[in-house]
Order: sequence, then C-alpha cells, then structure tokens
Amino acid sequence: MRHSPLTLALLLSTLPIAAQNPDDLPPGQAPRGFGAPVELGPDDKPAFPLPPKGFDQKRPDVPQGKTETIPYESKSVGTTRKLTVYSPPGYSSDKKYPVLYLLHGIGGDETEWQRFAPPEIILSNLIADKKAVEMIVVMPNGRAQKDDRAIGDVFRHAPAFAAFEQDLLKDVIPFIEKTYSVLPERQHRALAGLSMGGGQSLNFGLGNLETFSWIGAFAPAPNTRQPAELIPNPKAAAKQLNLLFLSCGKNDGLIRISKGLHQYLEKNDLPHTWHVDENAHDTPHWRASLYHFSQLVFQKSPTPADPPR
Ligand code: FER
Repeated sequence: MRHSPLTLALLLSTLPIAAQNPDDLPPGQAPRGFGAPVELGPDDKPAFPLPPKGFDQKRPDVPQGKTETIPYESKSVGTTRKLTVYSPPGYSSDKKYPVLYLLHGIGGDETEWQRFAPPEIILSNLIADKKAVEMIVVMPNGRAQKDDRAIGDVFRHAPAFAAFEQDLLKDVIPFIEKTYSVLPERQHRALAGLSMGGGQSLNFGLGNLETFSWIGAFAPAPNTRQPAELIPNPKAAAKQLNLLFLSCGKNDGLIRISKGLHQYLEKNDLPHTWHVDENAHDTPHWRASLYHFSQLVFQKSPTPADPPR
C-alpha cells in the first residue's frame, strides 16, 4: 500500500519519539534553555578538586554491595511502581542505615543513576576508602503517573514530576522504612537529584524540612521554584539544614537557575555549598557531583545546627 506524504507524516507523528535526554541529543541541539549563554561571576568556581582518576571505575578489591529493583504499591498514583535500591557491602539488619533518596532527570527513570553514575561503584569505592558512610540509596521513578515510562515528549511529563512529592512522602519513604533497616529520622534522611530531579530535591526537600535535613541539587532544571518561594524564611531553614549542596557545570545552559539560588542564599546568609565544575549538562557532572556530595552527606555539615546523632 502506498501512502501520501501527508498520511506518512500523520503516521510518524503518532510514534513515540526518543526521550529528550540531553545526553541523547545530537550536538548543536539544545531544547528549552540548555544552550543559553553562560555568564560566570567570581563565586562561580570549584569548591572541590577534580575527582581522582578511577573514582567511577570498578575496583577488584572493593565489594559492590547489592542493587535491586523492587515493586511497591503507590496509593498516590494508584499503581504498582518500581524503585532501585543500593544497599552497602555488609548490609545487615543488625545495623540501621541513613537513606539517600536520589532522583533522576527528565529523560530518566529508576534505572538512570545506575546507567549514568552507578552508586554501586562510586559509593562502594568511597565507603571502602572510609570517605563516605555506609548508606542506603533509593532511586525511585520521579514521574508519578500511571504510565511512568520515559517515552514521547518527556517535557510534557513535568506535572508528574511535581506530583511525585506525594508518592515520595506517603508511599516511597514508608515502604523503604518498613522494608530495610533504616534510621527513620530527618537527621538521617537525604534528598538529592540531577537536573529535573535536582529541582524536585530543592522543591520537596526545602518544602519538607521536617522530613529531610541533607539536600543536594546537581544542575537543577527550570522546574525549581523561585528562591524566595523555596526558602521564605532563610533563618529558620539554616537552623534545620545539615547540608544544602548546589552544583553546576560552567558550560551548562541551565546554570542561571542554580546561580539565582546561590545569590539568594548569599544575600540571606544561608550556609551552603556552591560548586561549579568544568562540565556541561552531562554525565561527567552527575558522576563528579555524586562523588562530592557523598563525602559530605550524613557526616560533614556546614550548618551544624542539627548534627546527625
Ligand atoms: C526545561 C529544561 C530542562 C525543563 C526541564 C528540563 C521543565 C530538565 C532537564 C533534565 O532533567 O535534564 O525547560 O522544564
């Protein structure tokens, strides 16, 4: 059967297009602000040296812990959903662990961190070197809708990324706390993420400081609320936060979002970590950010008002 060009165009437009993960885009294509010009100020510089060579490589002498993808019932979405959990080498129900909830970007799902910056390698190496504490890392699917696959125009899933706040607070955290041996207090609960997940971490973390006290945003995306909306009361937030970690690559067209937040935090004397590295909106930035954040979380607090016990 022959199709007219119009029928073909209509047919093609109904097929799912590849997820617009910035890593998957051909060079030169920069949707929705990724390619915006970057202006750097004197503050926009590295807070840490480059990670050492091999930090993201499997070491034969280092046990990898266990990483499993498991189902949970989400009352807020009304479906059975999936999340990936890293438990550290030697995990034992005789111990209790702090938990890092780690969120993916706009084109990702519960498998993205493992593909981009595997915690079983980066974290296990740091734990073996005693640079990070033993922790559980939970990687959920942050697209809280019935069909949560990263297909089609993923930018249209933004409302489901906002809706994930309810799934996280009411379904994911309670499920993890009854399934794993965890320390169930805010002093031992962290929330971090990349890009769209960085925006979620700021929105949900700063909006629920009774639940989270360690927060990380790696190149947060335009879903991030305005600074004054995120932190209406900087003095109160400073008392509750153990860590507010913000990072971005100096070649990332979305840097205006994190710069705007950093400037607000400076103006309002809110202690935080601001790290600008040589990368763009890309996997080297996610890997290095996870490496740096993991060495602070649950142990080094620039705002020691509420230290971990
Ligand atoms: C946008 C640009 C980028 C946006 C989201 C992103 C909601 C997210 C990028 C990512 O997660 O990598 O305009 O709007």
